[in-house]
Amino acid sequence: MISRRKFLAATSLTGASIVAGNKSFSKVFEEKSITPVLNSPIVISTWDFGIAANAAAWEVLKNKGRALDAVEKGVHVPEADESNQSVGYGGLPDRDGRVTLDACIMDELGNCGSVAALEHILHPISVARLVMEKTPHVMLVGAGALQFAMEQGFKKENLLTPASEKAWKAWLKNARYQPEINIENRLFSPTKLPGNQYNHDTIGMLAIDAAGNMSGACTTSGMAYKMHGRVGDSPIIGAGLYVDNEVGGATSTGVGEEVIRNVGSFLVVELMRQGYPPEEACKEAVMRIIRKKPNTAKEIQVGFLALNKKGEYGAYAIQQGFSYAVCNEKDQKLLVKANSYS
Ligand code: SD4
Repeated sequence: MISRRKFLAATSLTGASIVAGNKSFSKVFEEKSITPVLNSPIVISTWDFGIAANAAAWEVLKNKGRALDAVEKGVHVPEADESNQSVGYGGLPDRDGRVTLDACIMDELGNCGSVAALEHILHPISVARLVMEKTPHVMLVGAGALQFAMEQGFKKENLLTPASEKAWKAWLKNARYQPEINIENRLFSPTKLPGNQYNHDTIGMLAIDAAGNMSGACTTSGMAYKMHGRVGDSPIIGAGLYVDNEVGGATSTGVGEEVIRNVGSFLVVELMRQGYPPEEACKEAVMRIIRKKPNTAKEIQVGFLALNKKGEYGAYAIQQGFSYAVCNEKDQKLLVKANSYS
C-alpha cells in the first residue's frame, strides 16, 4: 500500500463525469490512497483523456496482448477524437493554419520509430510504428513522412476541423507567436485562449504486458500556432518518450523545448536506473529544468510521467493541474493529480 496523498477519480464514477473540459471535473476527485498492483499488466497515460485511451489499451493487455499493440491502440483514441484539440484529428494548427503532428513509439527491445511535422494522417502513431518496423530509420519528417505514409496505404485527410479553424482565425487577430501559458492548469485555474481554446496537451502512454514487457507511445499536434516546421519533444526519442525494458519508461507533456534541452524522458529513466522511485525521478527532471532557468517555474508547464519495471508509477510537474490516468486489473479509471513544484 502506498500512502501518498493523491486525488483520484474513483472507478465508480461515470465516464460522462470525467470528460476533458467538463467544468465540474475537479469535483469528482476524491482523496484516497493508491494500492498498486505490482508485476502485472498496467497502462498509464497523461491527462484526463488518458482514461479513454487506457481503456482501449487495456483491451489488448487483458487479453495477454503485447504492450506495443496496447499503446498503439490506446493513443488511437485521442488521435481520432475531434473534440480533443491537442492530439491528431481536430488538433489546433500551426500559425499558417496547418495541422502538423508529432508522434513516436518504442518497444521492449529498444526499437523505436517516429514521425514529425506530419500532415494529413489520422494516426501518426501507426506511421511511427511502421517507420520502426519497415525502415532502417528511426525518424521521418514532413513531406517524407507523408510520402512514406501514403506508400504504406494511409489515406490523406483534412485534419483541420471547423472548430480548430475558427480558433486559429480568432488567434490570427492578434497573432502572438508565443502561446499563452498555462493551459494545463485549466482544471484548477482556467486560462483561456482566444476562441476558448487551450493551446496544447499531449498523450504519452506507457504499458507493461502480461509477459512483463514495456512499450510506450507519445502523440500530439504540438504547440498550437507554432511556427510551421516546429517540432516539439513528443516525437524525439529520449525527450518526449523513452523506454528501457530493464528499468522502466517515461514520457512528457508541456513545453517541448525545455524537455528537449534536458533530454527529459531519458533522464527520468536513468534516474530510475539509479534507484529513484518514479515520482522522485520525475521531480528531479523537473528540478533540472527549474534550476537552469528559474523563470520556467513561473512561465511554463512541463510534466513527466514514469513507470518502472515493477509497475510502480509516478509523475511530477512544474505547475499544478497535471493529471494522469492509470489502468490495471484492479482499477480501470483512476485519475491521479500529479504533485508539482508550484
Ligand atoms: C510539444 N510537448 O509539442 C508538446 C506539447 C504538449 O502538453 O505536451 N503539451 O511541445
